Formats: sequence, structure tokens, C-alpha cells
Amino acid sequence: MHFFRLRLVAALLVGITLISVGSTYFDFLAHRHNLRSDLARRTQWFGAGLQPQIEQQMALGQLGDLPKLLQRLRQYPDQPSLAVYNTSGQLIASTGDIVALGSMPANSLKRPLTEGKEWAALLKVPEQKAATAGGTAQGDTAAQQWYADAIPLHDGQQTVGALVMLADADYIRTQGMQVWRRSFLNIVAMVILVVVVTLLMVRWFLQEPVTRATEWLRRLRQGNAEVSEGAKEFGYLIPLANEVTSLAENLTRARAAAEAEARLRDAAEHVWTAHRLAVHARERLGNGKLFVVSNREPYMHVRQGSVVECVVPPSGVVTALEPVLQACDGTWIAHGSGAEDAAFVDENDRLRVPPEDPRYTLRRVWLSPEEESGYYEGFSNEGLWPLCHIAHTRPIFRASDWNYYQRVNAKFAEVLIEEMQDTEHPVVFVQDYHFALLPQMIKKARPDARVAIFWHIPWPNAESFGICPWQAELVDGLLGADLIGFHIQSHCNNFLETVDRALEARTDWEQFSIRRSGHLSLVRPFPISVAWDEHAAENDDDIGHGVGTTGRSVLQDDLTYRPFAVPEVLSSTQSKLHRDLGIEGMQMMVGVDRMDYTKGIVERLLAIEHLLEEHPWYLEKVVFVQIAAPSRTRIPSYAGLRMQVQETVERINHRFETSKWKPVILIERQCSHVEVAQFYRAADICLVTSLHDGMNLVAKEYLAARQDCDGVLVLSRFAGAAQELRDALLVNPYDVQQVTEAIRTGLEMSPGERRLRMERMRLQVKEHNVYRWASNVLTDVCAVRIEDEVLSRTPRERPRMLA
Ligand code: ADQ
Repeated sequence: MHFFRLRLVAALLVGITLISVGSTYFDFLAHRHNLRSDLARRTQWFGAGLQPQIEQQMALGQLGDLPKLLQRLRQYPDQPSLAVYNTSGQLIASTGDIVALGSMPANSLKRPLTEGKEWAALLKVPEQKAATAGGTAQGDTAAQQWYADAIPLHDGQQTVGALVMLADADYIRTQGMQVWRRSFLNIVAMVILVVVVTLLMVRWFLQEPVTRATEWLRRLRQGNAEVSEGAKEFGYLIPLANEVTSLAENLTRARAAAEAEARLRDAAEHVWTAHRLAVHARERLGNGKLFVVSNREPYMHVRQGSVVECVVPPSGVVTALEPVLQACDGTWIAHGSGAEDAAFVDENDRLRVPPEDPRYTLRRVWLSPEEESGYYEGFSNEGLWPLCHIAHTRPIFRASDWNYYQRVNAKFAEVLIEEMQDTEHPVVFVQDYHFALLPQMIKKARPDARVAIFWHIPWPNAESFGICPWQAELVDGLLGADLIGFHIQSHCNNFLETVDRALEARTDWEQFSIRRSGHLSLVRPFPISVAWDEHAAENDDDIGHGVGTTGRSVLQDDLTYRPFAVPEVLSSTQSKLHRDLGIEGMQMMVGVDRMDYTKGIVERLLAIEHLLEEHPWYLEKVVFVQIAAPSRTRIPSYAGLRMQVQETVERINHRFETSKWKPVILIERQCSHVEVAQFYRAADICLVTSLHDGMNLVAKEYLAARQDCDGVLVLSRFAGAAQELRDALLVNPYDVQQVTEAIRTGLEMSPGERRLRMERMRLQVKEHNVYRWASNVLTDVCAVRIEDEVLSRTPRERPRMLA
């Protein structure tokens, strides 16, 4: 501001001075012109008065009297001095004081004497000469101005001489100087006045508002001022204030956004998201492609009345792997099990998905009913499923089922190899126990492929697994993979022990690796989880419980398709849900499972019965809702379980029900994940009492759905999830007494403790979500070293058929 003022003052000084000097100069010129004109007029007028008398005197020939006449005619000293010249240009008479005559130009008389016309001019006569008139030599230092006017003298028509009048014109210069002096003083006064007024105005109208506004902006920058205060600080500079205020608002918004982004970045360091996974996958895979193989497809076409719908199974695996497949435009190979699937593929059995925004390829594999029955229901679900779950359901191994299992694995391998034929160094991710033989088949055909398999169910101890007649073949098939993943470490340990017993291989218990026939397989735990949606709380319908797609129909693993249609309970609030179920004011417990004997549904019901028996004050105060999705309904053991569950529910209800209350509500159907989440949110306790479970996603979904940080999780210690969720009430599901006690503890737990436990478990699930699971598997499989010699071969050189 100081510098600004200095510059302003300098500019004013120069400006005003230039303008004033210019205008004074023009004043001066005009004034001088007027004075000159006036002097000329007066001299002419004076000459015109003398001329006849002098001419008469000359006509009389009385030239000797001429000086006297001239003296007489020049009555006052301020009148012009006079001189008369004859036609030869000789001075014949003068008033005697004409010092300037010597300065007259040589031709000054020529005009009046020869042309008979007047001549007039201003003369500058050196002061010395002027002084010479007084007889003193002063030096040639200054000049005096004279006005000289020469007019012809006539005798009739004849020019007889010339009269020269010399008037002192010095006063013109003097007066000019006075004009300049006056103007100078005026200029000085004006400059001072203008500068002072301007400085005052700058101070009042500019400096103070600008200082205030600057101070406001500084405080705003530091986050200590409100945007709304701005207009007040700007005073009369309202338009500027408006602009700056909107700028400040943008600044505030930008700062808030930057802070939010920073928070997200910070959070992202812990929390995996679909986007982060996609970026990570692109980095890891480079130009490579991911191929996923699973029994269940991520999109299925089914008929709904007259309409064909594309439905999405509520699968955590689909949620986790879709971002990766989309990021690298990969291929998912799965059994085309939808009734209308065949109508939606091209001639190569492929279609692009997701249908609304195609980003990757789904390759459907067709199975005959015999294949489906032998490989899926038979060997996979009547053999391997009970073999791997210690749930005391006897596995059934039929040679025919085994044949179909091998056949279907080979079929998938062939399709996969066909899909990969133009891909350099593909990455293959096989899902689950349906494809134990696939890794070896792929590896034989494509040794350059990096192959991972994830076993979603438990791996039992070596003795248990050893009852399988084809254990060696299964283990050998798995050992074709570079990476074999289980949910938890103890499953990895069991697998290594099984390998030790089943076949010739070198197991390394330090590295958790197995070398067989020169090929190395790493065995690692990758605890699967659910998706975590940071913003789920803001959107009631968007529930972060591991089933990533809302608003679409869903299909559960190998269940009969059930549409979303008319849910019995569809509300967004707990109280509404309670009202719909007729259990207002009661505490509610929930169980959400496929109707599977491994889930411990009957054991859970027995614990509820025991609770009411032992603690009758809970009568009419608690309700247990069991949501059971029909599953593998064609398998006798599942049909038997269903009957057993229904009978147990009926018995308990019959035993304790009153006119307005039933202790157990059984909802036997597939619900949408929105519905399931509403039950999670409304339940005081979630009961997960699996007799044996690889992980159990219901436990984690319950935690993810509880944004209110309330609720209690009762969790079987035989579920993989128990390894991570130490704040759950862990139970042995076979111990009815213990489960009952855990339920009672949960019902009576203080809100503070509920919150503390829930917060800790939610943090665990948030930080170890399903995107992290996928990224860990992907990182490890991409890090697998394939021998250079293998990599150097091109895909076309490799054998295309299976051994
Ligand atoms: P599952 O045995 O199917 O999975 P689980 O992990 O509990 O068991 O997942 C069940 C899924 O089905 C959950 O997403 C749940 O919400 C949903 N679900 C259950 N009943 C439902 C119903 N009635 N309506 C709608 N949805 C319902 C296998 C292994 C597990 C392992 C998973 C993932 O057996 O141990 O955790 O794979 O690896």
C-alpha cells in the first residue's frame, strides 16, 4: 500500500504538472498574442496620427525642424520613439532615444521605401546596446524587446521617406513571466490539494476496505472466518465482494473436498475397495489376463413368467472377482445352469457381462443331466462336502460319480485351454472343491499359466480325508496349482499332512510348500470376507454385507430359483420389521443359512428350546427368526434335514406358544440381500452355530450390516470366522447348554459391551474385506515364478490337448 501511494503521488504530480504547464503555455501564448496585437494597433494608430504632419513638414522642405516636430509629437515617454528616413534610407530626424535602431534589419526600410507598404516586427535588442543609449557598457548579457513599425511617407503619390516607430515591447515578456509565475504557484497549490484529497480518498475508500478484506481472506485461508462475513468486510466494493465470496465458497468447498479425499486416502491405506482392487489388479497382471473357473456362474438367464431375466447369485466371490475381471477384460468359465442360458450366448458359448455394461467374457459350459447329477450332486455334494465337513454325515463315494467328476473337470479344462490359447502367460483362478483335478490338467497343457485354486470349505485332517477312495488323485490334481488357498492356517496344515500321507511329494513345513515331480505348490491361508461399503449407512438399500449388486434378482448356490417377489417383510426400520412380524417390544434373534446340515440349525433350535425351558422369564419376550434358503434339495440328506428342522420348529412352538406369541419363526425361502440385511439390522443377536464351516460369511455380513455398532454375534468355534472374530460369543454348537448360556449372555449384555465388541469386530471385517482377499490371492499367484525355459515357448508350441 505504501508503494502504491508513492506511485499514485508521483503519477498525480507528473499528470497535474503536465496538464497545468500545457494549459499555462497556451494561456501565455494567447496573452502574448493579445499584448502584441494591442501594441501593434496602438503603434499603427499613433503613426497614422503623426504621418500627415510629418509629410506636410517634408513637403515644405523644412527638414531641419523635423526633430523638433518629432519631439513635440512624442508627448509621453511611453509612446514609441520616432525616426524619419529619406528615400536613400538615411536617418534625417529622430526623437534621439532610439537605441534599437541599430538592431533594425537591413531590409526593414526597403518595403516602405520601395514598395510603399508598411513593415512591422518584434526586435530583440541586446541590453548592452540598449544601455549604450545611456552611454555605459554593460556587456552583452540580456536582450530587450522592441516593436518596430516602419510606414512610408508620401508627397502626393511619391514616397519621400519612411517613419519608423519603435515601441518598448519588453513588458510583453515581463507580463509573460508573470503569467508563468502565477501558474507555477497555482500548479503547486493544486498539486498539493489534489494529492492530499486523493490520499485521503485512497485511505477512506480503498485502503481501509482492502485491509479489512485482506484480513478476512487471511482468516478464511486459515479456516478462522466465515464466508458469510465477507460482504460486510468489503463495504462498498459489493460486486468485488460477491466475486470474492463465491471464490471463497469454492475455496472452502475445495478444502473440504481435499480433506475428505485425504481422509479417504488415509482410510484407503487400510480399506480395500473395488476400485483399489481394480487398480491393483491392472498393476499385477500387466498385459496378462485373468481366467476364473467356478461351478456357479456370475450371471444366469432364467424365465420369470413370460419374461427372461438375468439374475446374479448373491456370491461374495462374484463381488470380489468382478472388479478384477473387469479391469483386465478377463474370462469367467462356469456351468451354464440357467434354463434360458443357451439363448444368450454366441456360437462360441460366450457372452459379455455385466449385461448393462459389458466388461468381461462369460463362457458357459454345458453339462448333461447325468454329468450334473454325478459330478455336482453326487461326487461334489454327497462325497466331498461331507468328507470335508466334520458334521457326522457320512460321505457317499460312487465310482460312477467319480467318473463324472473326472469327465466334467476335463471338460472345463478343455474349454479353459481353448479360451486361453491366444493369451500369453495367463493367470487362472479356480474356485472350490468342484474342480480339484483342474489345476493339474491345466498345468500339463499350459505350463506357462499361473494357476491358483481356492478351497472354500474346510480341509479335514488326514485320517478323515483318507477315507476317500480317490484321495491321491484329488491331491495330485490340486498340486498342479502354483498356489492353493484355504480360509485358515489349520486347513493348510491338514492339507500338508494329507499330501504327506497320500502320495510321494516333498512337503516343506517352513515355507508351506509342496514339491512334486519338479513342480512347486505354495499353500496359504486367505480368509475370505464380505464387501465393505463405507457409505452403506447413508443408503438404506445399499447394504455392505457382501452381496455387491442390489436391485437385481438373486440366486443362491444350487438352490431353486426364487424371485424377489412380494417379500413378507420389507421394511427399512427395526420397529417396522418387528411390527410386520408381530413381535413388537421383544428381543429378536436371527439365523440366516442355506438349509444345510453343516450349519447347525437343529442344534441352534435346541438351544432356543433349552433357553425357554431353563429361563421361562424369556417367554413372550424373545423370538428367534430362522431364514433358511432351500439347498441341494434333491439330495436325501438335505431333504431329511429340512423335515427335521420343520418338525423341531413345530415342536418348540407347540410347546411354548401362547395366543399372541410363537418363539420361532421359520422363513423357508431365498431372500434378497436387502431383506437379509434388514433382519441383520433388527436382530439383537445373530446365531451362527455351524458344526463345521470353511469361513461363514453370514457372521461377517451381520457385522458389516450393523452400522449402529449394536448387536451380539454368537459364533461357532468350528467356523473359520471364529479365528478372526474373537469378540463374538464363541460356542461349541454341539454343547446345547453352552449355546443357551451364550444366548442369555447376549440378551443381557450391556449396551457398552455390545458396542465395544461390535466396533472391534467391524474394524476387523472392514480392514480384511473381500477385496483384500482377492488382492492377496492375486498378488501371490502373480508372484509365482515360472521357469524361463517354459515362458520362452509361445502358446502355439504348447500341447493343446490334455494328457
Ligand atoms: P456357504 O456354505 O454357502 O459358502 P456362507 O459362507 O455362510 O456359506 O454363505 C452363505 C451366503 O448365502 C451368505 O451370503 C448368506 O447371506 C446367503 N444366504 C444364506 N441364506 C440365505 C437366504 N435364506 N436368503 C438369502 N441369502 C441367504 C461356502 C463355505 C463357507 C464359506 C463360503 C465362502 O461353506 O464356509 O464362507 O463358501 O467361501
